[in-house]
Amino acid sequence: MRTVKRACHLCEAMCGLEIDVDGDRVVAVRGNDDDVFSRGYLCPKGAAIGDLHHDPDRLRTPVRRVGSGPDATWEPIGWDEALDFAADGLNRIREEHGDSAVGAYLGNPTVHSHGSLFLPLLLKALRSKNIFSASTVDQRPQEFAYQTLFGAALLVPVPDVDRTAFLLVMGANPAVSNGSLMTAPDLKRRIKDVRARGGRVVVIDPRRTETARIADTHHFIRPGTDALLLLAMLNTIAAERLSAPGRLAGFTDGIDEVLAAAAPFTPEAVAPVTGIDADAIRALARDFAAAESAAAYGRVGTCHQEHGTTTSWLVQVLNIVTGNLDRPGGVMFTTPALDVVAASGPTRRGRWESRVRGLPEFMGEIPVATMSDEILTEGEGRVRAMLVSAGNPVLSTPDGRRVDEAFAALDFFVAIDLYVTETSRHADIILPPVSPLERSHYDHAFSALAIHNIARWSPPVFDAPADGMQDFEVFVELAARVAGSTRAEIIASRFGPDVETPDDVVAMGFAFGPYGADRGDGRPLTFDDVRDTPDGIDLGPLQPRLPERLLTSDQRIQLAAPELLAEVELLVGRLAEAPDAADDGLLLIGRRQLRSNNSWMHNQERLVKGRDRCTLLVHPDDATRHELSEGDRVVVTSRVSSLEVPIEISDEVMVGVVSIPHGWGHGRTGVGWKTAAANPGVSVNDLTDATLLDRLSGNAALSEVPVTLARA
Ligand SMILES: Nc1nc2c(c(=O)[nH]1)N[C@H]1C(S)=C(S)[C@@H](COP(=O)(O)OP(=O)(O)OC[C@H]3O[C@@H](n4cnc5c(=O)[nH]c(N)nc54)[C@H](O)[C@@H]3O)O[C@H]1N2
Ligand SMILES: Nc1nc2c(c(=O)[nH]1)N[C@H]1C(S)=C(S)[C@@H](COP(=O)(O)OP(=O)(O)OC[C@H]3O[C@@H](n4cnc5c(=O)[nH]c(N)nc54)[C@H](O)[C@@H]3O)O[C@H]1N2
Ligand code: SF4
Ligand SMILES: [Mo]
Repeated sequence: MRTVKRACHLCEAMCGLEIDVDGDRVVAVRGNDDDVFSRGYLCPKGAAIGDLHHDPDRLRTPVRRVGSGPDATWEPIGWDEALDFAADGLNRIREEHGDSAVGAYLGNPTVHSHGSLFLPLLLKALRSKNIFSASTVDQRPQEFAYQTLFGAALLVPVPDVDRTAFLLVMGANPAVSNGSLMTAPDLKRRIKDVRARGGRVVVIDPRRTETARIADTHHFIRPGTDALLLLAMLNTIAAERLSAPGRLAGFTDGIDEVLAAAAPFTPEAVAPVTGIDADAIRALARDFAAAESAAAYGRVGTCHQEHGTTTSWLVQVLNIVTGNLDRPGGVMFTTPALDVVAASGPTRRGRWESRVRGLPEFMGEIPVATMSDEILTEGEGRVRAMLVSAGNPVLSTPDGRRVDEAFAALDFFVAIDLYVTETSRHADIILPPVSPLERSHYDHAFSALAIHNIARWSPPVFDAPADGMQDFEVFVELAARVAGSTRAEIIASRFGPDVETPDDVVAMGFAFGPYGADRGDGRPLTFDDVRDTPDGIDLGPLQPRLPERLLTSDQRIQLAAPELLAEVELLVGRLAEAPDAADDGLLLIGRRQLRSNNSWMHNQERLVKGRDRCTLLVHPDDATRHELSEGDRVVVTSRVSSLEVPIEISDEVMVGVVSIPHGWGHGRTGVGWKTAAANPGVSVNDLTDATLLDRLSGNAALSEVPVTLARA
């Protein structure tokens, strides 16, 4: 028996684990009490980390598809042959139809492996303008807002949750998700602590979530109207002269202009549209402004809407006009040991548009909501081959049935995944990297989003099998074959001659990073220090970083960006839109669950046992109106499709709103995860609409999808 200390790679919280190993088996997983960051916390997904490793359905060797449709079978082949086959197939399409005829989708787990530091090498070799990722079903509106305000998408203001006196949570459920763009283990406890030390927590959500239940106050909000609520708060702040940006005024322009733009949005005008009454809006604005420190935080629910970027921008406007940006207890920028923000520089966008719908490029990507258009729409420049790495877009992106159709129609498809999924079942070849427990781990991305500065590296729990390949090796070997180059040349072209592995990049990053000369005690922070401290190195609480950290050309914040002021003008039109009580329409929203991880942990028995969780939540009044009773099966219909699902009647959703969790829908033929297929559920993204987008960034508006119900 031995015990390995290791950070959990499954979500953004990066908890420190203790993993007991007997021979080649994981026998127990605990939270590591000595971890400087997570202090023993562990969630049910972390406890299943060993089950993933031992899952018999996980692919251990590359497989090539033989035959097609329901009769397809998978033939195991060796890595050399597999990589040649994949690269030859991609190059054949590139030679015949141009570089952009090969597209790529990069899924969420990509960013949970420092092997992805090598992914740009493969993308560079492919030279395609059709790159898609999970970012455009997730946080792109926030990135767009941060690029506009601070000069870089990755300059994320993180709520200083451990010191704040007022936490305003909009469209996020950290008690379940454990936080996003706010890396912190055990957020449930931290949120309770805000209250325990005399602070306040307010949640704005169309559902009374697990987070709402531990808050002081919860307001139901009509989906998609957060921008109006924020404008009404700014209206109150302007009317009552509560604006107090403090030192931020020294490097922020346009505060008065933005406050003036909020003039039409009185709490009385906004109340009927949002469903939050005017007095409550005014009180919220006053309390936020009066708090000793306050942090406004928006997440997925504020991004999955037509005004996602505007909302994300307004969240920060609120933080700025009240002086809460860049101060303890407000929202702050991190100082990570490996500074991915400084390394990537100012964000570029708008350099090209997607072919079919003219959607804008951002950081080299175009919105995934248009991926199936690019594959299915005939004509010059059509995407004919795809590379999908750690992604399951058939379940994760809007209008999933059409995405499914698109992947079936490809001439060639390479999947890099651990399973035969709803998406990878269409692949010509699947390249499975070794299990995550067979590689080292460093949270290059989430350390830069953490509520406390720490550095922690984890060793592999098991040696990688001799015939296995790590994810970074797959990227580099494919890149070399696509470009007709060697592995060493490819790596050297980006990282110089001394780098061979992701750990080497991290070591180099530490040396050039903010602690490279001094970690606070006069000694430099080295990779060896971090490697030899498995409980993590505490680099201190977040520090004020402005204006030096800004990547705007003049190192100032331009609050009154013309693009966003134009959106505010458009929002005036929505003030006339109070919903009619007699209106039969319902809006569909999502629901993350503690024991799910997007589309892919439903194959772990301990996480799916028990009752069917893939249900439609309906408010009792709406159930009565539709003559529905508990447990009935209903047909839910949106503009794009319909599906059948059991209902749960509950007043935890607001009247007029229904909710289905995402990531289910494993009932499609030919998937390799047998436990998941036995409890399939339905995919909410069969209902979501790929034409509903955040106006500025093109992010999918997966919330506020109009639907109707009928008894099955
Ligand atoms: N309706 C609706 N849709 C949503 C959302 C929502 O809230 N509502 N949320 C969106 C969000 S925020 C996100 S991030 C996306 C996520 O959606 P995706 O980008 O599709 O990511 P996942 O579903 O997390 O995982 C995709 C795949 O990664 C594979 N995988 C797991 N670990 C590894 C690994 O180490 N290596 C490799 N190569 N593969 C691995 C899994 O087998 C799985 O097939 O979903 C989005 N879709
Ligand atoms: N257990 C678990 N943890 C996860 C994941 C998982 O699948 N399972 N996924 C991970 C990923 S990829 C991400 S990105 C994060 C996401 O982390 P969060 O954003 O915290 O997660 P969600 O539960 O999607 O929270 C979105 C909330 O927005 C609400 N909402 C919907 N529409 C609106 C609206 O118009 N306005 C407002 N104000 N609220 C709205 C929803 O009811 C929901 O409560 O979670 C991560 N953590
Ligand atoms: S909260 Fe996230 S990082 Fe922590 S144990 Fe659970 S899945 Fe792992
Ligand atoms: Mo996400």
